[in-house]
Amino acid sequence: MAHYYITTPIYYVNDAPHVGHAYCTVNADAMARWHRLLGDDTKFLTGTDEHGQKVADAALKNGVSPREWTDRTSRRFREAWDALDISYDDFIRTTEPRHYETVQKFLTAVYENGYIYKDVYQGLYCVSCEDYYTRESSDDGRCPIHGRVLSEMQEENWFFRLSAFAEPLERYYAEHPGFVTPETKRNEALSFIRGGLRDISITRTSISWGVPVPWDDQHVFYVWYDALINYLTAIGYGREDDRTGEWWPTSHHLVGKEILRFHCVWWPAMCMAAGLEPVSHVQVHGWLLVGGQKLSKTMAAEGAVKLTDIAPVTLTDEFGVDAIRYYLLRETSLGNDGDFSHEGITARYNTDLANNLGNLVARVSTIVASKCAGRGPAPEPTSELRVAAEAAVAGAREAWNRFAPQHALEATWGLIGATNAYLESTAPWKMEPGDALEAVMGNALEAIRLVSLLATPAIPRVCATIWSRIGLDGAPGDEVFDTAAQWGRYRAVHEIHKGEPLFPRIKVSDE
Ligand code: ME8
Repeated sequence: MAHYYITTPIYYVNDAPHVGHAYCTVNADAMARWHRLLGDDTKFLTGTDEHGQKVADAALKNGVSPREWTDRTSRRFREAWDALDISYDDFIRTTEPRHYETVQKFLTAVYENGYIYKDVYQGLYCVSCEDYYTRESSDDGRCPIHGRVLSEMQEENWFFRLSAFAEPLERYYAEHPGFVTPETKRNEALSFIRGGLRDISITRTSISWGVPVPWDDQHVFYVWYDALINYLTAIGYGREDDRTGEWWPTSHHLVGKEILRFHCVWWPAMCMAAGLEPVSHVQVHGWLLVGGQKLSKTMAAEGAVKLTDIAPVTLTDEFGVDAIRYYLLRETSLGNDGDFSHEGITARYNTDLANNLGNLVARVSTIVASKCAGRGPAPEPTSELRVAAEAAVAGAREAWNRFAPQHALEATWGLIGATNAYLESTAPWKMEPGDALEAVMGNALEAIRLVSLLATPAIPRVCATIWSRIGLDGAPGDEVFDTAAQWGRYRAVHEIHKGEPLFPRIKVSDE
């Protein structure tokens, strides 16, 4: 059985989750669900990044210990993921003992291999990024991402010899053309490498909120340096339950573009330094923007948006979980930036979900109820709808396989459109009960079954509802794709349940 290991970044717990975090997590969730549907042995990891200055500062500001603060905020991420039907297999917190053990094992290997040494660090630092800047890479002493004045730092630190890896990294990129996708992001990573790699300071003495350095008890590791290793913690690296051989290196990290350098330059170099093959694939995604700017906690703090308005739980309460998941997966192609707005969600909801999908299911079940005694007939072995269905199955399969949920959904909605057009042209509402009508309705029901199967990684909840409305047992997510995706598996005698509208239209003020 094929293995599929997919991860999200682990999110900082300095504040509550917002829809930007949901964007990444929902995309990873859809991919995990797709691979489960293929029958792959799948592991989906997410979690929270709990060390570092930013989190320690947030705890202090809120008058609680870092431990209490991280417990509280990490829980909010899990609540958001529950509201969004996120099917993670493991949720990692970097404050867990298993993570300390793996980090220490991994970094001891790097140390023993001679890639860590002591020196004095002097330079600029942005607490929001938890990242260093030089005068040249800063925006005149300010952070180019957050706009805040950078702090001057001077400390005796342990350093990682990143400079030793320019050539091995170039070779790795050349030998693994699919390592970073999309191509534009691969080129960006390569230009970082070609621009010259400086050694990086990887420990701190100024704070104690971090993983202790095993060979020097005055130091804790720098937050990014421990965070990246979480991907190995979850598969037991260096511990008794080590399953690295099974899940590594064929794995997929989904990350936002602002953390490309950490994942596509530092992380593979760290793995090489520890004597481990780097991860096989990093998929980089773009940002959700509001008014052209990255939606962020900083933006919320400045009052440009209200954090509660962009909280995943608020959005699922307002629009429903399927609508939010659908919008996040459908609106923007992975890798590009996209605008986020309530108007955008409403438009997608009314058009794609209410008008196209919801109406199709309602229409078909109404006719079956009135003209087929509530029992779904079987599809025909050949029909024009079969041709459309097979094209949609092939298109969606190919798109899901290349990590392109937007295109998988486009292909699926193509089948919804074809089925609606088929009903328009055959007009079963004008037909008398009999074989011809039964054939049309059987074909339409089979198309609906296939739509539920193709869309289930994206919108599992409503697909399960549709599945049972057309009289099928279980849920589409329990199927094995290759068998279930064949035309003609819908059999007669299924009892159709009409039910409430799946997506009642949202009234828009000028309608
Ligand atoms: O960077 N649009 O955590 P973080 C799209 N702890 N995605 C967004 C987004 C937006 N507007 N805002 C956030 C960290 N994200 C580190 C990661 S991994 C070893 C350590 C998503 O809380 C996006 O996936 O700042 C981004 O990479 C991630 O949240 C950063 O979350």
